[in-house]
Amino acid sequence: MRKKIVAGNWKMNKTFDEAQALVSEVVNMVQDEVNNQAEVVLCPPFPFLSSVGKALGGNSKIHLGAQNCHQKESGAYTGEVSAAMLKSVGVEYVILGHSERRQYFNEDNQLLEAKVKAALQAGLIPIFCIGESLEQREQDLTFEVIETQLKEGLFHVTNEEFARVVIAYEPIWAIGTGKTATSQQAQEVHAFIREQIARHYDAAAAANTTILYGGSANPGNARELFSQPDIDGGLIGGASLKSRDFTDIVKSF
Ligand code: 3PY
Repeated sequence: MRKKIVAGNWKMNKTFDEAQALVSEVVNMVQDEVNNQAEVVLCPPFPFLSSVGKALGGNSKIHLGAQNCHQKESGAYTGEVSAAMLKSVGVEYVILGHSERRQYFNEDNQLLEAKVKAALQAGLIPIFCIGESLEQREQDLTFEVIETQLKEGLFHVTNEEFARVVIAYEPIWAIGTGKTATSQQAQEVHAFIREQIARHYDAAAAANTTILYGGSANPGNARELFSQPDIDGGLIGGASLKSRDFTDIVKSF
C-alpha cells in the first residue's frame, strides 16, 4: 500500500532560532495529536538541516527533507550542495523541480533528469514536482505539460528506482497565490499521473506511487483534498510555517 505523506516546504524562510522553535513545536504537536499513519517530512533551508534533524531526534513519524540538490557528486560548483552531502547529514527526501526552481533558476526537464539520478544514487527519495501554469491550463494544455514533465524529467529511472520516487502535483497558478485547485481539478490530474505511470511502468507501480498535492493547501481544504482517491497527501508551502496549521493538515486524513 502506498504511503500517506505530508511534507512541509519551508522555502527561504526562518532564522536559525525560528527554525528551532518551529521544529520543536511540530515535534510536540505531531507526537501528542497525530494518530494516523501519515509520514511527516520537514524541508527546511540548507543551513538548518542538521539542527532540525537533531531536533527530530530519530522520531519515527517525522523525516528530514531538503529543497534541492546539485546533479554532480562533488567538485568546483561554488554555492551548490550535493545529494551525498544531504544524505550525510541525515536527509532522506529531496524536493526536485519545484516550479520556483524551474521559473527562477531555469531548471528544465533535462537538468531535473540528472538531479533525480543523483538523488537516487545517493539514496535519497526525490519528491518530483510537476504542474502547469495558468496560461497552459486555460489553453487546455495541462495533460500535455504533465506528460512531458514526467517523460523528460522522471520516466528514465528503472522500475526499481521508480518505486522510491514521490510525485507532487503543484499547479503553478495555485502556488503562493492563495488559490487552490478544487479537489475535482486536483483529482483529475492525479488520476492522469497514475495512468501515465501505469503506461510507462506497470499497474503495480501506479498503485504504489505516492502522489502529493501542492499549492495553497491549508487546514480548511486539506481534508477534502486528501479524501480524493488519488491524492496521498500534500506538499505544503505557507501553512507549513505555522505549527498549528501544519499539524492540522497532518491530521486531515
Ligand atoms: C505551496 O503550497 O505554495 C508550495 O509551493 C508547496 O511546495
